Amino acid sequence: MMKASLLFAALPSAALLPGCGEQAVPAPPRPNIIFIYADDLGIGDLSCYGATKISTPNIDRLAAQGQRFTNAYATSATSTPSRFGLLTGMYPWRQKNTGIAPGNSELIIDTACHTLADALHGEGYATGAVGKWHLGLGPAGGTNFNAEIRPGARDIGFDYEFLIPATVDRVPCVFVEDGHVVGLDPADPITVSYTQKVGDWPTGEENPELVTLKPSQGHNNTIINGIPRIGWMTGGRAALWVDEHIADTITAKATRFIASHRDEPFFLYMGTQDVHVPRVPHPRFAGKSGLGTRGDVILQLDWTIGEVMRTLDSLGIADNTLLIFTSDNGAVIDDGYQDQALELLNGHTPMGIYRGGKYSLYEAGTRVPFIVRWPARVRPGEQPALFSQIDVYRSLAALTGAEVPAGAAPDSRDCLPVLLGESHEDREYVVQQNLNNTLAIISGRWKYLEPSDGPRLEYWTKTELGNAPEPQLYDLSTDPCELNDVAAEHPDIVKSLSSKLAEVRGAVRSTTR
Ligand code: NG6
Ligand code: CA
Repeated sequence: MMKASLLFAALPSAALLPGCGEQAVPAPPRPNIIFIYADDLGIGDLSCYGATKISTPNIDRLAAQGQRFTNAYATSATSTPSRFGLLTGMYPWRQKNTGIAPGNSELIIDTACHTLADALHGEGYATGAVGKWHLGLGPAGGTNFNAEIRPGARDIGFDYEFLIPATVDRVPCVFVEDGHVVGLDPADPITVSYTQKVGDWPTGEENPELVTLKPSQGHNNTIINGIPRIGWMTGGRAALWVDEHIADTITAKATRFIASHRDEPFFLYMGTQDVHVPRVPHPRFAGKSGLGTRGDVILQLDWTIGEVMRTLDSLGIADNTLLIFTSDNGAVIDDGYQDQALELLNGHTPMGIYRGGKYSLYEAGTRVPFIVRWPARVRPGEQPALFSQIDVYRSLAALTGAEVPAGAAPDSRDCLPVLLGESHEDREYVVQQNLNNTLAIISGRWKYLEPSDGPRLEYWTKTELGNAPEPQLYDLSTDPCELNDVAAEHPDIVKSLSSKLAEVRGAVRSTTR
């Protein structure tokens, strides 16, 4: 058995020395960079990750041509914090307002913060954000959708934005392009509230007979396109999106961005609405998976990735484009609508073998698919190294030669050799976060979950959150399903990992924002 004192001995000390790979990296080439965040896609949802009840040929091809990570983690088990961590290189739990953002939230990334987009922009990259955003828009006090919406993505390093402001189950159900609601009629201004009904549009609560997709939990405010959402809105009728067309719309915007920057290095940050609820496939995918709409939107997601790949091929730039595909958090089955996701699973296992799911500190909350393809440089293979999305920032900064100013990306490390599959060295540790900000730390084979008086189950989905009054310890090498808590047997390891977590917590001053 490994002695606690040896746990970190061979590795650089936390937060002091960046780097978790040994091989020297030659002078930085300048690939195009595409980062695609799927929403709520589970570690077991893709055929290249072992799914047998669904086939994802485009993503499988991506994986076959690149590095397929098997131990990669989102920082958090929900969307807003994971996206915050990815773009800022700072653990989201260091800042107060990084919980699941409502659709009228202010921009939660301080415009003074140096983001991943800033880093690449500073190196001459054309930068674009397309699709799900969920980091808020506008000033403190919330978003005014009827004027130019600032600050937004263009104030934190992006040249271009085409955004779903929050999630597809939250109002307002409109796109924002470069600060303006697309298709808004000024004579029909938008009002949004997350505290009370506004206007007289029907709600799921008052008019359930008008609903075409019934909620199973919550989701009973304003009805848009027959789907009751979270939050109330009125106005902006001409600007409302059509759910069936969202994938086509954002894919077209993404491929247009790629094509228009074909001759310069570009960075595209794309968030798909798939496979988040409400799961509304275009008719060409509806019924095609045999697993209900959750399966159908996985096919739709696979199509999106295929379109991006096809665009790169047709422009002749696939070879020198680094494409990263991953998910913001793990899978959830029933996330609030009666879409029969559970009944129609047909043996499909979105969480793979893992415990928990979206919201949870257990593995299925943050262990996600993660694929890196860059034909000019990355050799195909499997990447078993322990890896966190928090390191994407500094790894890409290192790749492009971008300087990271003092104080920026405080939790991110340069793990470029791992990202590129040139080293299989584990990160010294990976920190996970659940819905109520309880943390876990993985180091080597061990995973420690800090004690928490938070709820045992997520209120709606009944997902085990991983909260318990006593510390938990699992040996992931023999017990990846976290069934056997061995904390009592290994007090030394519990102590070592809990002090490591305390050290990580204290290494950077948390903000009061
Ligand atoms: C929850 C919603 C869920 C989803 C989630 C955010 C209910 C009952 N549940 O509160 O449907 O919207 O928030 O998901 O309303 S995330 O992937 O964007 O973080
Ligand atoms: Ca999500």
